[in-house]
Amino acid sequence: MKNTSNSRNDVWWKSSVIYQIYPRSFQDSNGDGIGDLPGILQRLDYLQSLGVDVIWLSPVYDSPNDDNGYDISDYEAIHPEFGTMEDFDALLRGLHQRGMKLIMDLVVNHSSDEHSWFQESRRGKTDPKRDWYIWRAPGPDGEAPNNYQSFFGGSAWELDVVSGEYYLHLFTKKQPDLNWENPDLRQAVYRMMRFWLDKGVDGFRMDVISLISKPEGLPDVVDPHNLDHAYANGPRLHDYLQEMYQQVMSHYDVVTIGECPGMTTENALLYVGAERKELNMAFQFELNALDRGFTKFDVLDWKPQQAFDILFRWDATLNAGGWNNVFLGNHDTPRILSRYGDDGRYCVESAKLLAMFLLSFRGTPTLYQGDELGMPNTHFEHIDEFEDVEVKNFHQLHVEGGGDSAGFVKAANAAARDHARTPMCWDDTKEAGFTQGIPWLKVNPRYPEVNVRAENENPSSVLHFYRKLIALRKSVPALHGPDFQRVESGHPTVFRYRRGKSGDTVTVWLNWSSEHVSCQVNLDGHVVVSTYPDPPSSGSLRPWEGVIFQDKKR
Ligand code: TEU
Ligand code: CA
Repeated sequence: MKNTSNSRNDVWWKSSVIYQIYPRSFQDSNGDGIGDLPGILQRLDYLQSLGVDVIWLSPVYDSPNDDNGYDISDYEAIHPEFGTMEDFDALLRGLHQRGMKLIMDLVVNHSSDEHSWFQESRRGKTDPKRDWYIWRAPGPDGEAPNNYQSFFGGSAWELDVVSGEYYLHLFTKKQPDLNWENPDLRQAVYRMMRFWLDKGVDGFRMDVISLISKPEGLPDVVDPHNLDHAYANGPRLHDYLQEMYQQVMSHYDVVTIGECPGMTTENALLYVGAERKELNMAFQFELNALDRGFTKFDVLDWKPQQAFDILFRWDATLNAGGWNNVFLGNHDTPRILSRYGDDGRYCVESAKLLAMFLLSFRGTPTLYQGDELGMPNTHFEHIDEFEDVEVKNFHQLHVEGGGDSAGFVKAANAAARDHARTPMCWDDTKEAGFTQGIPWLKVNPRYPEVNVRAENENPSSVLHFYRKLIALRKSVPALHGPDFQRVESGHPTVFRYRRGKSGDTVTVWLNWSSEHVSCQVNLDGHVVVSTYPDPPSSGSLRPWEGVIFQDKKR
């Protein structure tokens, strides 16, 4: 990896920009309406034109697709919908030839119930693989072993009638949790990881890795409002992560990013402290939780100041021996433009401001496909228009509990994961150039303007802005290096920080609102990049005005 000599970061992944591809929605190559590996291969020039360094591929393994591939039935096979192992090898080669890296999604908190491991495990209490999953006897009245709820609604236990025991599934009942206590299971996982690493993949994003060690004795959950905290950070978690590092990761020059719901600023350095030798980076969900209530379909108001405080606190925490990862959205969230920006009047300005934050804050940015175009949320009219198992399950529970479907659909329109999963918009032809057939999820209605071809032709588009900032982040060491300082902005919607070392710094101003605000902007320096075409003024910032100044050298 081109780890430029002027970089003061010691490892390549600190100065990289990561781009997440959700393969099902990126590019269909054969007209079946489902994105696939040959489709991604056709778009390598596009990826290269963005300037990103690392592609994170959401799961492409064999799967019955109960949770769109996060339920894996064969960890070493490619799902036929996505192509073949030859297609995968060609993609890996193509990315490497262009100087980009590839990281895979590692989903080992659970497998599919259709994985041969589970098929064997459920054969009976004496099967050698019985202990690879988490089986428990029913309570005295046949009830579930404890009160655990699934993240996708309902009990986290499913009764297996043949053996009369329950198995644990923190996600859907087709996603039984693996038992990490079992050393043979752990070795099987490590062997599978080596299979991919030996092919040359450059690391893993580890799905809900904070959940792999279960609480001792599986006591009832006390606070059902906070399942993340109830299930995460189990007693042997860090033993497992250290073992995994020693036995697998330490033998390769690769990167690991843990997806860590339930991780807090108190325990984050246990995951990513450099001397701990566990993970390189982690995704934290505190910002993601800010606008969510009891369930993720209760959407709450939030204030920019609260978001800044969370971001600064995480930055400060990780600076003490770790490294941050900066993201706003992924395939599990609504579109960042609709959630954190303004997808109406200021859609372009606010999409640019979010880009400026992602690419100027300290840490490795992880961008999600389509956000570089400023794609907004879609509107789903009816429950049948959604595809995601999470929305469908919660809808069913809501209706069974006497709630009305229309009310739920309204809430789901603010929170659903399907927003991020609508097809990538390539051009203004039918189905946005994503497929020649019928897309598995409807295309975003704004595709006639928000698409790659149109934005390529418009020099002031969101897409060009992303390219410019990605290039800038590479060429200006202050922007990717380790130096960062929070600076008071004097206004609650204005985020301000300084990057770089004394004498050679840039200052970032971000007005995170649709209002004109008065604010003493220090114009003493030159404007490197701005979300507006014309220069800023000293006493105020315009709606979603973001400016990076090269500070005057002193
Ligand atoms: O997501 C895990 C997940 O649901 C949490 O990160 C959640 O967003 C967080 O706890 C907020 O409270 C991963 C995958 O990204 C997702 O697509 C899968 O459905 C899930 O795991 C199960 O594999
Ligand atoms: Ca296809």
